[in-house]
Amino acid sequence: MSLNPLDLFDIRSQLGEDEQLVQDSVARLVDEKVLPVIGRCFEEHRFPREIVPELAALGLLGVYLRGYGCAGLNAVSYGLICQELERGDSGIRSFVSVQTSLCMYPIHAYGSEEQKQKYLPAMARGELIGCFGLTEPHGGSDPANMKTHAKRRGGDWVLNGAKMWITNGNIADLAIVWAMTEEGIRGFIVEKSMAGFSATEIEHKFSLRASVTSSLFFDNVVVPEANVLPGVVGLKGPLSCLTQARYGISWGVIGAAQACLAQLLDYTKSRVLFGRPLDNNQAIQLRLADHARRITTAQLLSLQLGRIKDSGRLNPTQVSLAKWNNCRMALDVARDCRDMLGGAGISAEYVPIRHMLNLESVITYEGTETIHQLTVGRELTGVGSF
Ligand code: TGC
Ligand code: FAD
Repeated sequence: MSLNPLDLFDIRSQLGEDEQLVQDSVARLVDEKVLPVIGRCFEEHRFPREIVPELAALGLLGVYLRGYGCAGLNAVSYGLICQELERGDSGIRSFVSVQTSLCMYPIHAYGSEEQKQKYLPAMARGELIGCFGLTEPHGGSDPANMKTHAKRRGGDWVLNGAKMWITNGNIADLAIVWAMTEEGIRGFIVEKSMAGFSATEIEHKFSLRASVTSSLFFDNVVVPEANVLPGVVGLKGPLSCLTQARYGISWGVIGAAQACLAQLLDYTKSRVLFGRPLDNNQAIQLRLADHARRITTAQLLSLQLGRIKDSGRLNPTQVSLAKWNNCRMALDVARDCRDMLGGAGISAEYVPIRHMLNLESVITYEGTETIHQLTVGRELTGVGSF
């Protein structure tokens, strides 16, 4: 029996029927709605906002949260969703990551009952879009050193500062903003309409062009106490959100790598050089085999990570290792697939260059590769060397 080249270790057989169903329905959405438009969106530097209702209709926004209009699916299902979406484009997976793990998750985990009722069902329906402001212009790797701050004034808070590189910033109805207070870092739900809050889109990006990235500015924004997340104080608030999103990314990037390998398997079969198909060359087969090996090991890593997460035993260092390994894998695969296409590899007609350029962001955001390596180093040695 021949093997599936994109699933050499038959991960599919390890999935429950419901997990397979989730994967298949998202795969269909990507095939029908994302792939036909995404190349053009990337060229036009446009997020295909028209897909948001489709994502919401499938229940993908807040998919693993319970109640408040969310489906309460398990972590492996969320991972498979990210994988299929990123097979389309990292920008689509980014949108779902940010909405689900960086905005809905903190409201669900740390919000008041009123906040949950007010925001979560509308966010699950895609009627309200969120963004997550942690990174600041002076340096994102060290968020403990944030300058954005909030001071109490009567029953309200006054927020000042700036955030940079914020996915969804200009299309968001609300921002989860992390700011320093006298009590430590707190989370604020800042609504688009609040006076003094503005967003500017970052243009001229060569990566994640089908995604909106913005700077956020807070100039004496008055935020009512009712918009402060009551359930968490300190850096563990935003970092716990990042753990959820990084987990999804570890799966997502597998989809990007699979898309590249799938295209290369076709291309090297049909391209004839020196009198034989390109894939008849040892040098090409070694490269294709190496990509399949790396995708397979990433799949096994993420599946086990998902099972650990579903059993409630997840350690953030495990997520760091998977995010690091799988982003590195996907970026290397995409770059090498770009090369095996020759000149055609620089054309938007083929997917590797788009995935490769996107993955330059994905390996940087949610903690750079170095930060994740140092996180694993800290776990091994007990010494933080950031
Ligand atoms: P450290 O002392 O390690 O931790 C402070 C507190 O946080 C807890 N903690 C975590 N909790 C949950 N999950 C994690 N991953 C956690 N890591 C740490 C920790 O236990 C501690 O709790 P407590 O109770 O003792 O206070 O903090 P540190 O200042 O030494 O920093 C460590 C470091 C460098 C790993 C951290 O700052 C870091 O991860 N830096 C990278 C920042 C980053 O990833 N930014 C991402 C911004 S968002 C983004 O990129 C979105 S892209 C979205 C998209 O489009 O998909
Ligand atoms: P810096 O922190 O300045 O790092 C610069 C370099 O120094 C990196 O190579 C880093 O690895 C290295 N470095 C840092 N510290 C050390 C050390 N101790 N030892 C050795 N090397 C080190 N942020 C949000 O808050 N919300 C978002 O929605 C969001 N979306 C993003 C979307 C895109 C497209 C991009 C590109 C970024 C996004 N980010 C977002 C920001 C992202 O999380 C940061 O870019 C990332 O955390 C790195 O921060 P920085 O860019 O300030 O780099």
